[in-house]
Order: sequence, then structure tokens, then C-alpha cells
Amino acid sequence: WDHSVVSSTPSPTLARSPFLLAARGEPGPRTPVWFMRQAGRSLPEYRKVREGTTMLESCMRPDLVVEITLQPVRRYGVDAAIFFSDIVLPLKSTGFGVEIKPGVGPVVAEPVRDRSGLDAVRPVTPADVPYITESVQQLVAELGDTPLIGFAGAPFTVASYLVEGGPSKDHAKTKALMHSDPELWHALADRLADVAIAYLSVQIEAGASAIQLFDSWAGALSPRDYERFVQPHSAKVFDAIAAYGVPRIHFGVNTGELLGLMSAAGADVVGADWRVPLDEAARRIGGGKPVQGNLDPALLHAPWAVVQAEIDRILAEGRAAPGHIFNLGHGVPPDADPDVLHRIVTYVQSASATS
Ligand code: 1CP
Repeated sequence: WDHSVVSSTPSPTLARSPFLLAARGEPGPRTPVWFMRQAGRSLPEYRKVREGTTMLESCMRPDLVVEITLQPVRRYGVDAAIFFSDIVLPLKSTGFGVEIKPGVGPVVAEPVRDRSGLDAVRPVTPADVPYITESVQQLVAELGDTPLIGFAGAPFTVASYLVEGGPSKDHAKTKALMHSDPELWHALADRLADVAIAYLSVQIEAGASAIQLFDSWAGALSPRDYERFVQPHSAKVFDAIAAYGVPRIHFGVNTGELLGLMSAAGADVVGADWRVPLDEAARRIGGGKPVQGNLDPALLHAPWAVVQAEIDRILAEGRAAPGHIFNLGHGVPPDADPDVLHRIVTYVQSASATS
């Protein structure tokens, strides 16, 4: 990998899209909005095209990836598309034994708990994932002035699936590994940093104009453990892709106590969930960085007047940062009403517009 190769320069109109302006902390015409997990089971058109194809198979089919990524852009008019894939896809693409079990999430055939397990964890090369390059290139062509966000799972969050063997509430085996065999932990996290770097590089080189590194479950850690066991590995990822010059977003759930450390890992934009008001999040993130967030997804079921008041509050609090990208505090739940999401997009875009 030659990470000094700068990705193709975005067209002037793409570069001045509300999303990319906000991500760079530059003034824009309005607050951009997109949703984590905006594609997926909440959309009937998604359920229809996914029929008969497993999750990871569909991630390897450019026709499906392009269609599914575009569905929420068409339906909601969001200000950015997020590449349809999964955090375990790069491992799957190198032959690692992982499946996505419907209604559960990633399930690993042989959990990684000793040195011998490490060998199976290796980064993709572009030759492993021609379908990723093809899907991103097609998407960028179809999206025109709407930016495409590439993504990867951060070392801790992916490691948790590998060590636990599947989704976990307490991440107990992962924490036990960190503390009982720090050397093995750091070796695994270092490899997963390489996995993320390789996967992000493929997406950026194919034309993604921003990336998000998901450390969804990092909020399970104390700041002390995060700093020692996780931050250096996420920092490696951010450093390695810095030369591409695309905005780098970092996000995790329940990370109120970690926002400063996640920012210091090297992110350009930090996302917060609904537990921290955005003005307070901006203060903790520091360095005058843009923020992303943070409507509680549970409120999608609240009366519209409540949702609207929450949006007004979040937009006001977001002005404490040099840029604000409106989002939910976590992913769209499968039972979300697409009409409510559409109404949120329309409202954010009009309420935040400077006349
Ligand atoms: O808009 C989009 O749908 C974007 C595509 C996307 C992204 C960004 C998917 C498709 N997955 C992800 C990232 C991802 N995958 C994360 C980080 C983001 C987050 O925190 O939500 C995580 C933690 C995963 C792991 C994962 N994959 C889970 C969570 C399990 C758990 O531990 O609770 C699940 C349920 C999946 C499967 C999956 N990935 C994506 C979809 C649409 C689905 C649902 C399965 C399906 O539709 O069949």
C-alpha cells in the first residue's frame, strides 16, 4: 500500500456538498444529515432485494451493494450515502470463518483466544475484494454530488466478535484477554488495525470521499483501559490513512467518558450517542472539531412534536462545534418507520438552512 497516493480529487460541487463542508469544519448552507444503518431492514425495498441472499453474499454482489446503498438516498434525500457492507466483510473475504446470523449478527466459527488463532486474521489485498472496488466505483459515478462514506470496524469492536465468538453484552472474554495476556491482545488488535487500514484504503482509492471508523462497543471500557489497550491501535488506523486527506469520522455507543481519547486517536470528526448533549460532546472532543449526532433512535416512535423539539435542541447544541453532521445516536432500528426518517431529513435540512 502506498498511502501517500491521494485519492482522486472530488469535483468542486462534491467538495462543497453540505456533508463535506461540515466534516471539514467549514461553514455551509445547512446542517447535513444521514443515518447510521440507513440501509437495511427498516426499508421494504431492502427486504425485497435481499430475499434469498445471505447478508455477506449480498455484500459481495455489486448489483445489490449499489442498489441497497442508493435506496435510502432516493427515499430520504440524505446528504451522504454509506457503503453497504459490514465490519466483518474484510475478514470473510480472506477466508476467515464468519457468518452473519439473521437477527443475531456476526458469528465466528473458531473464536480467537490463543496465538494459533492469530494466523487466520489477515488484511485484504485489492485482489481479494474486486467487488468492493467495483461497487464503490459504480456508486461514486451514480451518486454524483452526494458523498459516499466508506467504513471499517475499529480494532476493539471487531476483536470483540472474534474473541467472544459473536455479539456480547459485557465483552467479558475480550476484557479478560486484554488483562491476562496483554501481548496476545496487542498482537490481535495490531492485526485488526491492518485489516481496517486495508479495507478503508480499498474504499478510498475507489472513490469514497469520507470514512467512518466504527468502535461501536468501545464504551464498555474504562478510559484507563481504552487508553492502554485500544487507543494506540485506532490511532494506527487514523495515521495510516491520513495522507488520503478524506475526513475521518470516529463513533462508538456509550462513549461519553471516552470522547476526548477517541478524538485524540486522530479522528477529524467524532460522533456521540444521545447520552451526551452535543455542546458538551464538542467540549470533550476538543480541538475545535466537528461533531456528529445525536438523536436517540428510541424517539423515532415518539409523537412528531417531541421529535421536532429534540431536533431543534440538537441543532442548537451542534452550533457549539465548527461543524455538525446530524445523525441518530446509533443505528436505525429495524422497526423504524421510514416516513418518520424522511420527515426528520426534510426538517433538519430546512430548519438549519441559513437564508
Ligand atoms: O446503512 C447501512 O446499512 C450501512 C451498512 C452497515 C454498516 C455500516 C451494515 C449492514 N453493518 C454496518 C456496520 C456494523 N456491523 C457495525 C458498526 C455500526 C453499528 O454499531 O451499528 C457493527 C457493530 C456490525 C456488526 C453487526 N452486523 C451487527 C450487530 C450485532 C450486535 O453485536 O449487536 C448486525 C446485526 C450485523 C448484520 C448487519 N449488518 C448490516 C445490516 C443491514 C445487518 C442486518 C442483517 C440483515 O439485514 O440481514
